[in-house]
Amino acid sequence: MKPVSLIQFLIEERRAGRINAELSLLIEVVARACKRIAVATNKGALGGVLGEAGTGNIQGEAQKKLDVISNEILLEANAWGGHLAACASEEMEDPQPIPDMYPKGNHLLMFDPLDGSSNIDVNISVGTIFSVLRCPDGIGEPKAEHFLQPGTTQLAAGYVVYGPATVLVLTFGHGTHEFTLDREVGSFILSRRDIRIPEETGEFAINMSNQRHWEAPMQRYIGELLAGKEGPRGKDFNMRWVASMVADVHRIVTRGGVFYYPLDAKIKSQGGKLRIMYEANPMAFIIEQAGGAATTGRERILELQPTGLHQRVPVFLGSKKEVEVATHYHLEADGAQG
Ligand code: FBP
Repeated sequence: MKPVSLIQFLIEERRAGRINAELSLLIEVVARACKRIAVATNKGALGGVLGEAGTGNIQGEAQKKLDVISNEILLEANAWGGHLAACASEEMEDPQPIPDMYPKGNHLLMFDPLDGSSNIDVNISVGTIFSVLRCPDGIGEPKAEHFLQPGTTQLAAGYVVYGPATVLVLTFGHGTHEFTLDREVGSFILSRRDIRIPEETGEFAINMSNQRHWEAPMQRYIGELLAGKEGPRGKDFNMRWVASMVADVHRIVTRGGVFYYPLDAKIKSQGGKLRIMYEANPMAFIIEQAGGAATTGRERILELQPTGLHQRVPVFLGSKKEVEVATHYHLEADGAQG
């Protein structure tokens, strides 16, 4: 079969009337920026990109050099593209306006420039996660409140994994598709179209070291997975945890499975670990478009009304039937379900 490049795929989506020219060009700009981030991550110690940047972000986290470098690459690439009204990032407290010297567009872009920062220095896969919304009409200088739209209003979402291969996974709400970077040609090439995630799975991902802090329904649910075929679930489950959400989610997009970052006593006051606008919402859109499910353990993530640019939420996502079991246990414990 003749290889289909990302550009060709975007033109096909435009011809089919599924996306407009501006959104297609915005995705091209984001993909090109991620190719530059891939080059930087691949250099590792030789590129002087490992280690701490010596600065902190809005979340109070120490920034890695690559966090800052990736953020700057995405900001610079999207500033002059002409497709954005503003963008927002995990690494910045407030939205970044488009400089007046550049034309503005109708879209809002949010991103986690380098997800899995704790893995950068140990050469484990990291990634970029992004989400695109429409800028409300008549808003020239978007503020944080203009980004606070439910995940169901996303026009596009994607992630790039910087691993052995550099892989882009993308959705516009018409299925989820995978592109692999052909380093020789320098182009993303379609490697899987209309991905379907199996509804059943025997593989789960969670940070087990937080177990003692979990709510009772999560203790029960994971306890039953660990009990295996001798237990109430009657089958064995295997565990994986990369501690890079993009890598854990990409495994699920590739062969199924479930990923949990539930609420626990340690993070209860902040509402969760992962951020709704540039981690939970884009991943939920991608997973649902591939036939999976994504909840907070209680509610569908995409229907949540965000309350802050850096708001955190619990995340349950992956193979549909398994996410439904974990969610049912929480709602049952709340007395919301029999
Ligand atoms: P950032 O690296 O972008 O801050 O993302 C948070 C994250 O690293 C996720 O990628 C990952 O799933 C999780 O935190 C790992 O958490 P923990 O350190 O508890 O294992």
